[in-house]
Amino acid sequence: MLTQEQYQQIKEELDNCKNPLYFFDDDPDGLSSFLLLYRYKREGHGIVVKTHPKLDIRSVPRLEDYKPDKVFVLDVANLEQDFIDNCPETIIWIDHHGPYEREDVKYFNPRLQKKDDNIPTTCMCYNVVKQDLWIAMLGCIADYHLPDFIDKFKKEYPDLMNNKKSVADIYFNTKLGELIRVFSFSLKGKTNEVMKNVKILTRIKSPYEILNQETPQGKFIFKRYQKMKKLYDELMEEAVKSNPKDKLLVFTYDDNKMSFTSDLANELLYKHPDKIILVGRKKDDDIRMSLRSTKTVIPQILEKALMGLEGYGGGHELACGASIKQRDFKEFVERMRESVN
Ligand SMILES: [Mn+2]
Repeated sequence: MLTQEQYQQIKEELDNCKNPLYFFDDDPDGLSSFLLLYRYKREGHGIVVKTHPKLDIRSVPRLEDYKPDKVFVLDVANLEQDFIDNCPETIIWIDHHGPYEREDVKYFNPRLQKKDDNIPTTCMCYNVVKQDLWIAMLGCIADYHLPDFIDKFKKEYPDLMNNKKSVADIYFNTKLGELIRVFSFSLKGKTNEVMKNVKILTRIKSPYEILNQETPQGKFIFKRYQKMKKLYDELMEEAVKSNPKDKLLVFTYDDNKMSFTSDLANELLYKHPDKIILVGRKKDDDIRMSLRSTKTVIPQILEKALMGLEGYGGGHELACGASIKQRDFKEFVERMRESVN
C-alpha cells in the first residue's frame, strides 16, 4: 500500500496540470487505472503502451504530438531512463512491478517499501480519486486482488458479484468477470479501433450501459466484445484439449489471431489450478508467452530456463510474460518442464 500522504501527492499532481498525457499498460489493470484518473480529471490524452515490456525512447515523439504539461505512466513495468531523460515534463510513475532504480521521476510503487506488495495500480488510482467504484473493482479483480472496498461494492452492485467469495470465482462466474473480459478485449486489435473503444469507455456512465446495451455506446462496446469472444472461445476449445499428465500445460497458436495469451492462460489456470500454464502465440520469429501458476513462483524458473537462449521475460510471482525466438522454444519448454516437475 502507498501512504495517505502519497495518494495526496498524486492527487495534487493531477489537480495541478492542464493537459496530462497518460501512458498505460494494455491490460484491464492499466486501462482501469487510466480511466479512473482521466474520468476524474477530464483533461488530457491516453496512450496504450504496446511496446512490451517497456516504455522507452521510441515513445518520445508522442510528447511532441500532444505537448503535455505532465506525464503519468500507469501499470507499465519498465520505464526506461532514456525516456525520462528526453521528457521535459514531470513524470508520475504509478506501478506495482519491479521496483527499478530510476532518476528524475516521481515513482509511486508499494514494492519500494515492501518487496512482495502486489496491490494493483487500479487500487492505488482509486485511492487517489475515490470515484467510479465499478471500474476500480474491475481492475483489481482482473489482477487477482480483493480490495478493501469490496463490501461497499457489493452493496452498490449486488448483482455484479452475486455471492462469490474467491477472486477466481468472481473472475470467471460473475457479470463483473464478464466486464473484465469486455475491458481486456476492447484493447485488442488495431490501434485506431482500440483508441475508439478507450474513448467510449471514458464516457460510459455505468456498467449496465455495457452489460444491458442501454445506450449506443454501450451497445458498440458489447457487440465488439462478442465478436472477439467468438475468436477467443475457438482458441479456448483447442486449448482445453491439451491436458498433460505432468505439471506443465503448454498451448500455442498462430499469429494471424489476436493476442489472447494472458486471457487464455488465466482461464486455463482456473480450470487446472494444479498446473503451471504456458500459452504462446507465434508472432514473426518469436513466441510471445503468458505464464501462470497458483503456487509455484515463476520468475526465477523463467530466468533459469531463458539462460543462454534468445528471449526475455518477467513479471509477478504467479503471472509472467515472456518472449523467445521460435527456434529456442522447444529447448525452453523442456527446461521449464524439468524445473516444475
Ligand atoms: Mn497491473
